[in-house]
Amino acid sequence: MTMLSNLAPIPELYVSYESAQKLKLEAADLLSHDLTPRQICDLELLMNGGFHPLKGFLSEADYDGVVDNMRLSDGTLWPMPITLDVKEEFADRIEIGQDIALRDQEGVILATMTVTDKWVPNKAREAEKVFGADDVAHPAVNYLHHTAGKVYLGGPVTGIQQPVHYDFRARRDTPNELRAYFRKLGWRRIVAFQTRNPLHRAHQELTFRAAKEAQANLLIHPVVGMTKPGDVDHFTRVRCYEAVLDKYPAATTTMSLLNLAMRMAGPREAVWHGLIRKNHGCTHFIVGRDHAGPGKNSQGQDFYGPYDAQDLFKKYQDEIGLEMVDFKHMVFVQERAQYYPVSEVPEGSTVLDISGTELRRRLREGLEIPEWFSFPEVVKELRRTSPPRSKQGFTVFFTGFSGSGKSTIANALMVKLMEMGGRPVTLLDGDIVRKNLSSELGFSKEHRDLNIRRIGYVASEITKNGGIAICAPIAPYATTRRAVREEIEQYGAFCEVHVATSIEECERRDRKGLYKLAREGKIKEFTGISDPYDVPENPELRVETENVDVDNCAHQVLLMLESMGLIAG
Ligand code: PPS
Repeated sequence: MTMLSNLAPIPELYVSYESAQKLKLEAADLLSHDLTPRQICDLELLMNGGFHPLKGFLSEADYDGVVDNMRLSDGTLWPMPITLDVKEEFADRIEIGQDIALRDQEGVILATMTVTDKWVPNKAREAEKVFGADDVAHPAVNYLHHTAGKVYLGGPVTGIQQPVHYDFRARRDTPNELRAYFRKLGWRRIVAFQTRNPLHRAHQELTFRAAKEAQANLLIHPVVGMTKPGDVDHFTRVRCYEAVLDKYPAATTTMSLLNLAMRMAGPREAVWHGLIRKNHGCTHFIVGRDHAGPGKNSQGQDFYGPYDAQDLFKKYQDEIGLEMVDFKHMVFVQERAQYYPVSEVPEGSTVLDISGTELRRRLREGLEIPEWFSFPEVVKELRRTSPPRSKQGFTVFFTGFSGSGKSTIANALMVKLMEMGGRPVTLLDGDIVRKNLSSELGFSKEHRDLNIRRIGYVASEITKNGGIAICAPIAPYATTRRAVREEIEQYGAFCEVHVATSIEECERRDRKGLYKLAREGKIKEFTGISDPYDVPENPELRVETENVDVDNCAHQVLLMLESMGLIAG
């Protein structure tokens, strides 16, 4: 009976087709919120039952319960705050009880929401409780402080239509579609494997072993919504997964794509992943070492212990309604030409393994990736999207005071890179940008941030498409520089160069006569005189310009780019 109910339909938040058409017309008059990419992912899983039993974005009481002890106000287990964060100005226009329309980024109305709650959350507390530390090295904490709006809205959602996906449509399933599929195939025990990485032979071995151990069928359930910044893009990964799928014995295994926005919250995330898989009709779930780990904190230590996720999952396993299957670290035993769990390796044999870091290095440098490690089809796909670094796009981001020499060095660097050839080079100098892209902006904090973000956006597009972007603004604020770095590092390398000419020297040179005007108070908010400059703490390179000629400064940058593998030696 329990097994059968696992595959019975799960409640969704959608209204019928006819009601949806009507509601859509009515909703056109409502105040609209344009959903962020993360909110679109959350909304999709709310509407299709992936986040069952949630009926909308969390109310304040539910949020407090979830943050404090992983429970909704009625006591139900739920470890992750699913909140609708909005800007203060938008929140100010909303009365409690009001209906709002939720639109995707093209303006299509996906749902309406009745706002029952509106509050300003204590984000530091949320970070501490949910993610374990108020440390912006954690991607979700960084998101919370630097991307999420100040106010949260809560309330039930009425689903009108699913977000549209143009890619891999046949591979995307709602919980009810998966349940129906399992029912049709007569699958009763299903072990789910969560992943945000390409699969190699060891993964194939461990997942199939897990399925055999649980006497279950296997669901490869990769996340294609939002994963950790810097991960392999989902298009590439799905092509890789499709190749690996063929390696499992016929009719034992299937794959479905999950449009989840991960938070990298380790133990809490594991419990959340379990609940989501339960909703998708699974009975077992593979939890690995450092499941959904966010990497190192700002002290260089792991945020969570390696087995914290497994421990927390085990504690709540009965309530989740899903059995945990241990993830075995598999290694290749050379003499037997076969994979073994690391704990079962025959004594005296030679063990081969390639870490994730080593694999990325080999891809970056175009080195060999052996067949015992991965399937040739997978390696081919990865090489297609990750050409060696010396062929990828990148950004050089100069920062420093006005008159420090940024533009001059940037110009010299551009010419040297063009002399080498191979990639298009674009110079986004502070003055050029202010003339062409940011002509309406002044020098308030808000305007400077906007200016730098525009530069970051253009540079990220150039980097993504294999070019070299050289930026040379003052960029006085560390937080904004960090945001730009993150945006660009999704697509290629980011080399921050601090042109460390002192303010005294810049003022002495005063090439544009601006320092004099700033001292006289004729230019307000002048960087270094009447406006702050955050000195970069860990730039890739710091160049001194006093008593060093421009050629030499540009050469130092070239050497740095060479040591980063970005230009051939
Ligand atoms: S920022 O802060 O990064 O947006 O600045 P940026 O776009 O690089 O523009 C800096 C150039 O604008 C001139 N300028 C000022 N700089 C700093 N503060 C104030 N208030 C200001 N007003 C005008 C200045 O010439 C800078 O040029 P560079 O090339 O840096 O000398």
